[in-house]
Amino acid sequence: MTNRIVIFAAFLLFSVSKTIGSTVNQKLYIVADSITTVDRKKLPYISYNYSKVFTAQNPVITLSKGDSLRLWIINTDSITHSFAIRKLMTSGMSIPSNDSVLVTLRLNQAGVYIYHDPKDFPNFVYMGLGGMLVVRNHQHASFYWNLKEHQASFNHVISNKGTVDWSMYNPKYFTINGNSYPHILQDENARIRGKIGDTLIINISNTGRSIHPLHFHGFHATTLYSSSKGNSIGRIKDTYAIYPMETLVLQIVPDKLGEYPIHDHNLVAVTGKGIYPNGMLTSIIITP
Ligand SMILES: [Cu+2]
Repeated sequence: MTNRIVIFAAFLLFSVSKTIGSTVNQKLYIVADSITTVDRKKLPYISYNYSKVFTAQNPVITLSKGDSLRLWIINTDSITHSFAIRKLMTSGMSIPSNDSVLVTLRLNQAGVYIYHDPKDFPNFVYMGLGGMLVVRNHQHASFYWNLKEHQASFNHVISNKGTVDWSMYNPKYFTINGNSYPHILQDENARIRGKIGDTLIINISNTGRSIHPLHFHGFHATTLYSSSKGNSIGRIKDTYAIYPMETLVLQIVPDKLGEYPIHDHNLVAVTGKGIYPNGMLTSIIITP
C-alpha cells in the first residue's frame, strides 16, 4: 500500500514537472585570451565558454518556453566582472576574480535575450562578454547569429584598463559568432540551410557597438520577435537595421532553390581591415 502511494506520488511529481517545464543546468566560464583577426593580428578578448578552454564564440543557451535555468558563472579572469541578462535580470551580480555566482530563473516568454557583463558598460560587452539566451516555443530548424565588430586599438586600451572615447569608434573587423567571411561559411549556426517549404528560424543579437543593417537576398523574412520594436512583429522585409544590444527572431519559408547572399548593407562591414569581402557575409542555401 505504502509503495503504491510512493509510486503514485512520484508519478504525480513527474507529470507536474513535465507540464511546468524542465530545469536546464549550465555553467559558463569567463575566460580572457585573444582572437586572431582575418589579417592575423592578435586582439585581446574576453568571452563566456563551457569550460576554461577559450573560444571566441559565446555559447548559445537554448531553452523551451516554461523551462527553468540554473546557471553558474565562473570568473577565471584576473578582474571582477558582473552578470546580467537584458529584460530578464537587469541588475548585475558581481563576480570577483576566481569566484562564481548562481543565477536561477524561469523563462516564460519566447525570444532572444543577451546575457552579458554590464560592468563599465559597454566596455566588457565590446570585449566579447555578450551571448545569446534563446527561449523557443517551436521545434523548427534554428540558426544563431551573434554580431560584433572591433577596432583593434579599443581592445588593447580596454585590456590595459585605459579609457576609450566611443565617439571616435571606427571598427575595421566585423564578425558573426566570432568569425569573418570566409570562416563564417564553416559555422552551421551562421550559414542557413534548408529545403523548399521548411520553416527556418534565425535568432540574432547585436553585441557590438555599430548598427548592422542586414540584407537578405532571394527571400523576405517575417519578424517573430524584436527586443525593442514590438510593433514590428509580423512585418515582412528583406533588410533589418539591428542596433547595439538589440535582438531579433526572423522566420524564412523558402519558395525556391539556390544559394543567396546575406550581408551587412553598410559595405565597410563586409570588409576586414579594408579588404572585401572579409566581413559580415554569409548565405542561405536551399536544396530540393
Ligand atoms: Cu544586399
